[in-house]
Amino acid sequence: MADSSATAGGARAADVDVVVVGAGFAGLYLLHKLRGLGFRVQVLETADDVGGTWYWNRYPGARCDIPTTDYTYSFDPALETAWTWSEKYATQPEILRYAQFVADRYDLRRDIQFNTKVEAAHWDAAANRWRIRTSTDAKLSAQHLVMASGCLSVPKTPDIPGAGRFQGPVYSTGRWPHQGVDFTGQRVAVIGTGSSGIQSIPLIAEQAAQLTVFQRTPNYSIPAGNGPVAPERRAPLEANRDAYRLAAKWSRAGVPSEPTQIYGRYSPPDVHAERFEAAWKTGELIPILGVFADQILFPDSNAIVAGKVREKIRAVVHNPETAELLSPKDHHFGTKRPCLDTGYYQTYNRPNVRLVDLRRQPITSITETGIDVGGESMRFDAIVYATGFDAMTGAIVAVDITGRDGVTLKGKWAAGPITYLGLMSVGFPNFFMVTGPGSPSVLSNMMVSIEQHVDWISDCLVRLRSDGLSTIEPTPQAEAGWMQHSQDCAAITLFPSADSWYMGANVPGKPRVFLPYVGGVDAYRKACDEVVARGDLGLRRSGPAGERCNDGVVRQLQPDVGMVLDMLAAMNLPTFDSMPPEAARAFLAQLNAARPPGPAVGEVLDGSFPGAAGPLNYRLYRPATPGPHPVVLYYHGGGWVLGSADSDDPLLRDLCVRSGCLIVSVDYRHAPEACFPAAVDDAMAALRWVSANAESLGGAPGPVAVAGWSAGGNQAAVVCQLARDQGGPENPQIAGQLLLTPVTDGERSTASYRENAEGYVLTASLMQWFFDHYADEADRHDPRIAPLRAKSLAGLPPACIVTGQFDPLRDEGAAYARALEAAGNRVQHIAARGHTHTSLTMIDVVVSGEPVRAQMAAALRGFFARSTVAA
Ligand code: N01
Repeated sequence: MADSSATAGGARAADVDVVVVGAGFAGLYLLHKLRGLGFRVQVLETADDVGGTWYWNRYPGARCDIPTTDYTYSFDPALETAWTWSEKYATQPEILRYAQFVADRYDLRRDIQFNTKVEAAHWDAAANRWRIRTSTDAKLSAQHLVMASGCLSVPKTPDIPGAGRFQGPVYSTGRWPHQGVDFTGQRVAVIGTGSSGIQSIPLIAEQAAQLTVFQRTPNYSIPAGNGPVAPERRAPLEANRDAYRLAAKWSRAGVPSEPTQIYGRYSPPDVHAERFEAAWKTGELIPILGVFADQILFPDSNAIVAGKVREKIRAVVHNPETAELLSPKDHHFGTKRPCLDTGYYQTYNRPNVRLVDLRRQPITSITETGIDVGGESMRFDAIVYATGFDAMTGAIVAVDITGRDGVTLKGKWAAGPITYLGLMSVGFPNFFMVTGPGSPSVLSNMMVSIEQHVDWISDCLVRLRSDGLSTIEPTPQAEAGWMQHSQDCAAITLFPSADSWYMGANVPGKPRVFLPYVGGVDAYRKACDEVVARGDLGLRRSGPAGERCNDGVVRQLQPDVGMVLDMLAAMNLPTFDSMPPEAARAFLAQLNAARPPGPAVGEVLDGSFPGAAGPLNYRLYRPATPGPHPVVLYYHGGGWVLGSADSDDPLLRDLCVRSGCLIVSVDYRHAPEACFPAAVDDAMAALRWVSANAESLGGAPGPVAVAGWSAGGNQAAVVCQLARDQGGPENPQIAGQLLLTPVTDGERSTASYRENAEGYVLTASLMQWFFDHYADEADRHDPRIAPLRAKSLAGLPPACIVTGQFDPLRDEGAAYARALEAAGNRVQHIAARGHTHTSLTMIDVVVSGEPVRAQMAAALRGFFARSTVAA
């Protein structure tokens, strides 16, 4: 119960250090933590008691969907032992009792002003304080303002014609009456089948005389299997609480788990069935969202899980037509939050329950007596809206927050929320959000994310105080960088494809932006920690002690590239340049054997061709589409020392499928056994042989294109120059050159060499090792090694050059693109943001490379389209 003396106002300081908006789990912990650190804190809360979400959402069946072993505070071990949850998933009343227990235990209510809605907060630049206005007309000022107002706390306004006309009682799951509702003997309508609908429908059906469910979009739901906390769930926690909580903090979703490496698209049906059933039996969201490592990346893998959930629905629901209506087909599994239910699908087998498909029969109007849908008038005694929330941003912009220069947060966020780490926003000094947009929040165990934010904000305020500073605000560069990173994380997943509240798609007129951070709790925590470790990176801090700002962007790598690099670093592998070439080749082959194989193509053929000094191997990739296909001659990467005709196999399968070209990957002699110019001689021999045999290989007549990666890109560039210079019938025309992160110069002195010397797989010292094996120092300016240094670059085939931002070879690739263009050639330069030398070749691992490879494939097709026109 609320402490009425506290709600009456108590000893309220008008000027405090921190005002916190909201007394849910975030606000309560903030108050406890900041008070302990000596800050004067005032919490303002609309309700008459603590609990936030769990205060308002009292509808029948409301429970958490993260197991209570994890959905609990961990900041105080004594609190953990003082409270025991009764069930695997606690009910709303029990969770609310827990919030009240915490408030009492730490004597929090004395600093919470209840029944107080915050209406406005304006930054007073002269005083460096927030001026806060509330519904009680109280005026406060604070040095810092923290929104702890929850992600799902503002119910969506019903966007249904006639809403407001109904004369009977209307309920919203997000604002349920405290005394409960008795539906006995009533005809009840429930609109909405998200988590709130799915949890409440079975219980309402048990009471009501008739229940009609209005469904616009079916959702995926799995049985919660609720009951007492299972001993095996409790055991690891009880065995070592600290280790368990630490594992949660460094997990992907805030619950300790072992992510699988198994891909759905590359595993057989028996593995699919076994893994799915095991996850299904847990009755937990995290296992079912992680049946396969790739289920949120690729539609084919996701479809395996989605299909199996639909099978489960069909097995439960007796009426096949109803089962079909309840089976989601319009979104990938997990792209909307799946639900946990208790008897949801079974409810549709009851004689008193009817399902109305709003896609077929849209609501024409709510009327005084009921609901009209497509030619049918239905009478009801009560209507329940389970239509969701203005999620993540709704509660924040509901307050008139005005920052520096009169800019409102609502105005700044008109096209979608813009934040640094989901914690702060440029233009709003000393303003913080707990689990704000751009942080893992709703994609994680909220308790873990709340604690992390509260700890981070508290540490930040302590640092500010001890540094003699008074204001803090992110820089535009840091904020833009975080937003880019957050969107990059979403872009590699299937999430943006769904019309979900994660995308703001449930609220008419809300901008379509992916709101939470999907990079994971672990990756996010690491970024937040790094911001601090790098001297408050991207934060401008000022005050009596002066101004400090270490501007910068905390994450610039594509998220999947970063993950691969972290994984490699954790494996602590030996470097290629620490081995003799033979050992390095064997090691590369071993690494390659572990990679995903890439897509299936029509045909793969191995053969040999006459190299300059004897037969060499090739591997041919033929598209599955009807031929003949244009032919691309490809030179593999490996610094003239490593690799083989099939070493770039997944990349070439991918390029073959995307481009519809026949690709011939040719070998060439390697150094140090055969040094410069052996590789070039073989590359030219391959060009002549493939050009002469294009049609007999099943390819289209006409010039071939050349392509290559790294040293192979060098080979491709060099053969273009040599074919031009040598002329004659034996040196054929080339349709175009596709150079992926090529070597174009023998010098290693560019800025990109210095910036990316270490840490991105291809290191400066590895390049030196390659060069030292391949060519004498004196030869390294020869255009057959350094095509950038050719006397003339005129008259070369059209080029597409791809460079990676974090590649030592970036600058020389870009320089070659500029030089070719200056010499009058047609050039497309693709600067792959956030990529390294190798990342674009990591098929099905680095998904962010897909758009770049799509451009590469388009460039190949373009070469042939042009050469056909020219012919
Ligand atoms: O809201 P929702 P929710 N006409 O937005 C439908 C958390 N939560 O309150 O999908 C007709 O998911 C809408 O249809 P459509 C959890 O994170 C957790 O259920 O837009 N229908 C949808 O079916 C959850 O994801 C728990 O086509 C309309 C439903 O209403 C989040 O809160 C429990 C409509 C809204 O579903 C939100 O869940 C409850 C219209 N005009 C909630 N407008 C736990 O278990 C909307 N709908 C912890």
